[in-house]
Formats: sequence, C-alpha cells, structure tokens
Amino acid sequence: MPRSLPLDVQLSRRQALQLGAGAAMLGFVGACSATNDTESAIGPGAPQVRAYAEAKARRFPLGNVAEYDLRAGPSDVDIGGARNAAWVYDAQLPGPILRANVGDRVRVLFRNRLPAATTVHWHGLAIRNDMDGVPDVTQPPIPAGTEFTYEFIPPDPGTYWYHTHVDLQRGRGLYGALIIDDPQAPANWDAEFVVVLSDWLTSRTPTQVFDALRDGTMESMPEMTSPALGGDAGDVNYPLYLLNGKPPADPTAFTARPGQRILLRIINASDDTAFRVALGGHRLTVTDTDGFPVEPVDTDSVLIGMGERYDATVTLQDGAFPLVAVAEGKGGQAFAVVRTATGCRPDPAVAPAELRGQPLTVADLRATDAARLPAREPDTTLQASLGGNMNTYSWTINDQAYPEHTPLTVHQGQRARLVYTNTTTMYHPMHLHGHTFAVARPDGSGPRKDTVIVLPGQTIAADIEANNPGQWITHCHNDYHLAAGMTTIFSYLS
Ligand SMILES: [Cu+2]
Repeated sequence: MPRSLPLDVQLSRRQALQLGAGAAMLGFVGACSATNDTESAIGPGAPQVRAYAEAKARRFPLGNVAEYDLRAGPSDVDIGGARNAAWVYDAQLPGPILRANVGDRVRVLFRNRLPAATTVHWHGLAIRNDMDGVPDVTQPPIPAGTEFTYEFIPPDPGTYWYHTHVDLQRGRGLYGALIIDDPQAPANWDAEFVVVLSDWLTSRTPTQVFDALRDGTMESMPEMTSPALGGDAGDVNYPLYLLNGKPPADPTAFTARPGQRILLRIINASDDTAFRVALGGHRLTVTDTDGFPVEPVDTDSVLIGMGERYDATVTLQDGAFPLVAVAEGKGGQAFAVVRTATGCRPDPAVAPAELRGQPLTVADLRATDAARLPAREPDTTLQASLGGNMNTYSWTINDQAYPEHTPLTVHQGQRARLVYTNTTTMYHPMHLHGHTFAVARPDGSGPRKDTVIVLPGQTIAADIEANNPGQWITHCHNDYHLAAGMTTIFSYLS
C-alpha cells in the first residue's frame, strides 16, 4: 500500500473533477446548492475543507500515522453453528476493532471486494468533509473491485464506530468499533469490553425486508411497543439479536478477575432496534456518551438507540453474570457472559432484575463542565420536522424524502440550533455527521451527542458550533427510515 500519501489524500483526477471545489459537485447536492447570486455551497473539495484539515494537523503536530488495511467482501459467517451469507469487513462479524490515538493521522487503505459500490463512514468523528464516506455527497461511491484511501485526524477521544453508508448494506454485517484513545488521560479501569449490538436477519436481506415494507407485503408482526420509546418500538421483528456477532445460544464470553474495574463500550450498530442493556448483579456507572464525558451517573440499565454509544464502568463481583441487551419492545435479546470465576453459565434467556424499572436515557445525563458548549445565542435556528407515513412507508424531513431536500444552511463560525420535531408515532435516533452537538437545555447542561433519540411528539434541539465546513447529512439512524428518505443536508455556504 502507499506509504507516502500526504495528509491531503491524493484523489484521482477523475475523483477530483467529480468532487469539484464547490457548488457544482454532484447531481442532487449541486442542484440546490446556491441560495442567491453570491453564496454557494462549500463542497468536499473546497479550500475551506483543506484548511480545516491543515488546522487539525497543526493542532496535533506529534500525531503518529495509524495505518490500516480494511477489506469489505462477502463472507459466510458462523451464527450459532449455522452458516449465514453476510457482507463484512475483513471476513469477520463485526469488523475488526480499529484503534488510534487522538491526533493521529489515521490512514485506511480500503479495498472494496463486494459485488456493489460502497463507502465507509467514520461515525461520530469530526473529520474533514471529504473523508466522511457519504455517497454522492462527500465522495463518489467506491466501485466494486476498487480501492480508496481514507485519511483523517480524529480530534476527540472516545467510542465511535464505522459502517457502510450505501443503501441497506449495513444490516448485512458491514460495521465495526472505532476507538480513539487519549494518551494524556490514563485509563482508570483495569480492562475494557467492547460491546457491539446488532439485529440480524437469517433468511432475507435488508433490501428484501425494505421492499416488503414498501409494498405492504410484510407479514403481520407481533405488537412491538415500548413505553420507554414512547410508542412503536420498530418496523421489523428480527429472528436474532447479536452481541459481537454472536447469538445467545453461542455467546461471547468476557473474562476478568473479581474486583476488577471494567469499562464497557456499548455500541448499537443495529438497523431497527433500540436495546435496554444491563449486567446481572451489577449497577453501571455511565461516564460517556457518543465519545464525550458526562457527569457519572449510576443506573441499573441503559437505553441505547441505533448509532448511539454509551460508556459505563462497573466493578465486577465474583461469579458468572449475564450481560443482556433486550431488544426494546420486541421481545428477543442479545446476550454475553461476563465471567470472573468458574461456575454455571447463566441462562441465555435470563431477565436480570436490573432490566426492570426505567432505563437511563439522554434526559438523565449532564455534560461535564469541560464537555459543555460555551453559552451562546444561536445565530440561526433550523427546523427539521420528522414525518412519516406507514401506509406508503415514506419517512421525511420537512415533508421531503431524500434525495429531494431543501438544505439547512449555515456559515462557518455560526452557532446553529437544529430543532428536531417528531410528528410521528415512532422514535427516531437522529444523527448529524461531522459535529458533536449539545442537546439544548436552558441551563446549558445538555450532553454532547452525535445521535439522539427523538421520541414521538418530542422536540429536541441540537446546538452546533459550525466549525467544520462542508456538506454533512443529518438523518435517522433507523436504516429503513434512512433508505425511505429521512435525510437532509446540513450545508455550509460561503
Ligand atoms: Cu427514523
């Protein structure tokens, strides 16, 4: 692989031409990029994007180069003794844990060996726009059989993940954990367990399920509702829920010693499932969400939507304990064993007492002082009204189904308030690329997040420092809702 790429990744001449320097980038972005004669959208190839990358490089002059090879391809994976046809990274489910230090130059030589075009998105990282991996917005899709080198500087430590951003490929297995360490902040735990949760189809592809949802030919499903999610818990009932790619019948085993302090890094990589997570016999201390610290809070269980991450510490008792992630409102569960001693394995169908009661949600979290955004009046307020119609299986933002959209526009240096209003009967985990917003609260205590559950009828405002120029999507992290159009573009203008 190339060893001498400059920070500005060498794009092929064709890519450079396609991406352009500004508004006339690609089809549907370019079509609505200009708001008047003097303003135009800052595209991924714009000098402002390069300037952002160069500023990051100056901020971290001592960063190392962290190089990875990553290959996407079809692979049969073993799910509880059964071979499942999957699309995965490096022939494993989930993909390999990618790890770097904050400020490193992460360089990933990505090889697409899928029978389809794809991209890789680095979920949660405020990296340069042209490395964000959104097809037709930040880069052309990477054709089957070709390579693309991603190169970026992760500016914040924490728990992140990576996944494809094309069609409904993610649910076939294209996801993995991405951990950014801070060498200046020594770990105050003895070991860490990375927990990747997903929902899994055994006999259909997500595209087939989506087509059935659209056609109205989906078989009738059991009632799926959850008070914690304010109503509908999902559109799809899954045969299996996986923890680190393993079903309850063949669970992952985490081992440690009694009394050890463990950091759980919990990532919800699923398409249509929120999870309620608990460790039997223990309380969890939540310390971070979406990579950013919160005032530590003790809880029996955590509710985690698609795309979200929660970090929690726990001091382990002596024995073998169930780590359970219930598919909220759906009935099944993902399961692993946490073992500090010999003894019987817990029943994979166990319902630990910690799952009763109210799970912790974003409403229970307060940003640490260091993580707060400074108080500032918004320069601009942007509305994102979340709509849907189950009869036509259409999911919209401001009554438009992407790629039809009217961009939400900002200028670099502004404080923007993005107001998500959910007019539907289902929750939507809303994700913004390239930024970690603050959940707006009058007292400024809202946690920093890049993905937040917006409950039915609820309004949540995201306060954003507009300091990462480019074209960024904001979308629902339910992959079926994304495919149906619940996306718009947070567009920087110059
Ligand atoms: Cu949604």
